[in-house]
Amino acid sequence: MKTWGILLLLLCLQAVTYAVIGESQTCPAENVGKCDDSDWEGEFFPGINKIKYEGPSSKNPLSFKWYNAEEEILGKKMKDWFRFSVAFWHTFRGTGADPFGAPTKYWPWEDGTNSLKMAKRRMRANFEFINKLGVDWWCFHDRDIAPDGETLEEANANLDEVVALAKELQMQSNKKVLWGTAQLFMHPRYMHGAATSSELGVYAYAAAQVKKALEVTHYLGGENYVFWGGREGYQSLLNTDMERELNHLARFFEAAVAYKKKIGFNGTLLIEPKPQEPTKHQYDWDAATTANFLRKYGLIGEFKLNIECNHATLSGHSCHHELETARINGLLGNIDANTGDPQVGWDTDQFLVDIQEATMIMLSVIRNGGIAPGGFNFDAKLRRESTDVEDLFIAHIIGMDTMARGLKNAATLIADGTLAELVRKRYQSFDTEIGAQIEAGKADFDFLEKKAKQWGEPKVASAKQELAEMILQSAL
Ligand code: XUL
Ligand code: CO
Repeated sequence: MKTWGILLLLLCLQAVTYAVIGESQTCPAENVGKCDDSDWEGEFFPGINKIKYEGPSSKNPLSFKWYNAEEEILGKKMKDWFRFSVAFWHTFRGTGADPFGAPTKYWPWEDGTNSLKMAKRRMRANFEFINKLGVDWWCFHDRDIAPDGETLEEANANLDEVVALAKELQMQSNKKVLWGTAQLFMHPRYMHGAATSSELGVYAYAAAQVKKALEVTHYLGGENYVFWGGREGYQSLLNTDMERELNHLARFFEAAVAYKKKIGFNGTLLIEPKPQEPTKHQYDWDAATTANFLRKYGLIGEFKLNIECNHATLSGHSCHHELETARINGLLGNIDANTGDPQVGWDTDQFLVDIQEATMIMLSVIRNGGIAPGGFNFDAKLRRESTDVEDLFIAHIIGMDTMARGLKNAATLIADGTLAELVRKRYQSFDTEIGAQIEAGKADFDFLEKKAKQWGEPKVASAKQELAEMILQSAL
């Protein structure tokens, strides 16, 4: 009898626990009523005020210590150097799920569905978030912001409905889209790729999806449009016609350029390199590979690159290397500001908090004369274990503060001039009449052989790498 009683009690307790957990996954107890209301227009972040600049001595986690939007650095306001953007997919669709674990984040406004009603509520949350954070831009994939449909027509109708609300909210708050994109990797139809799929029907479906995504990006005043070829690559060369797939990809991009012009979209088309993940090999491996692809197919003037720092390290380069490669090819268009983990091999999409790395990034951006009409999009997500709503703010604040410190440090280095002088001196042997002849392509091998014989063994100076590192550190 006693054992039965205890068992019954345990069962009841389990039922109560289940009910509570079940509830929190859909509509949290404190929000009962609100979750059913399709027009939930109340505050999504009630305890959080507009984030202000309080200076480096502030201990308030919900304040900027370094990012001071109106402060001028090298003749330009900080906000104009960065043009920070919030990535809708991480901030509003990131659940904390990973291949080994269930979602960990149950934001109070979520009702556990992917309904249109929920999509609109999330869009309102997005605008309150960017308003409070003091960011003017946001980025999206078509399928992050609106539910997919049984047919393309249904998916497009869903997208239209959410985009109409986004437009209204943009006008109220004076915010803009930094870039839009089409999600061409999640649906099973894209398992062999989209523009590089072996199936013609998939190529056509992807084209239709990009056509619509270009239209809505244009409608929302987007300044750029991104192509990230999540599955444009291969798992095995044995079953792949790489040449044919690359030709298809180029045709797809040509058609996108033509459609962009047809609808009068003046934004920049950006390709975002990534070496692999989810495919074993992605065709847009890195900045140099992508630049070569664009040149080969005569598309160089039509596209720029969106450099993502975590993708850079996945391809075996530093973010600084990718930015410099893009910059010297005239292709630096946008930055997906994030970072990986040195001990973890994959795309962890963490907020970038390394001040030295931020300084190098900003050296490239300053040399590029800024990044507009691109910007810094936080393609970054909270760690799975960070589960408070305020963590969303804290993560973006430290991301913005880190970049602000990078900008200030890079400006200090440039004003100081010692590093530039070190580099200049390193190449000074070319600042001569014969150096100029070589650089102008006017020195043939016969001439150079004559000079080599005349001069004898050349003197070779120190590269001064440690001194360069010492100079960099003095600015941090
Ligand atoms: C994936 C990634 C994407 C693109 C947009 O690694 O970076 O979020 O930025 O599709
Ligand atoms: Co990205």
